Amino acid sequence: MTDPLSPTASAASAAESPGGRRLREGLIAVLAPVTACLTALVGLTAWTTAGAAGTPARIEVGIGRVFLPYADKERTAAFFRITNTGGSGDQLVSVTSPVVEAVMLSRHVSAAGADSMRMVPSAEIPAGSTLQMTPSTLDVMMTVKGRWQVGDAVPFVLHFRNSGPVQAVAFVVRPGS
Ligand SMILES: [Cu+2]
Repeated sequence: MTDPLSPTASAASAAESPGGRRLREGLIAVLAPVTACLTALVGLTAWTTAGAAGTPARIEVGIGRVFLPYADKERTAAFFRITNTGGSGDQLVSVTSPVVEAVMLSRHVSAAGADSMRMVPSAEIPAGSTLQMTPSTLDVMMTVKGRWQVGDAVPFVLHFRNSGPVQAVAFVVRPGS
């Protein structure tokens, strides 16, 4: 059995090579958060009785969406669903991407008929919880570099205090969808 991490193995390119197997595992890793999104509610119910308390945070980020900037505008917002199935809390501390800049977490509050927004340094993801970002709660605001089209896939990295960096993808959608 060849060590899949050896340099020899990574140089092989046939479909059944260890390199090909790693590629498939990578695709499964991308698809897994989607399944996690669909089962999150069920998972949360199970979590409360599973005795996960005390285990490390276990973060999964679903496929996100990012609004197509309005004509001539560069500012926009992205939304991710973050699930922590571990037994300890974690914090989202920053979001990066090679194709955006000036990224910040912003919390929107609607009180007494007035909407306000403030930047926050981090967002809590308590043990066994799901954070669903929305335009009226928490989102990731940014300035885009270049032009985007609906359907484009934008790469992001979400950085967590305990779990470290987690790669994610957000698809460009029309604002409000
Ligand atoms: Cu915002």
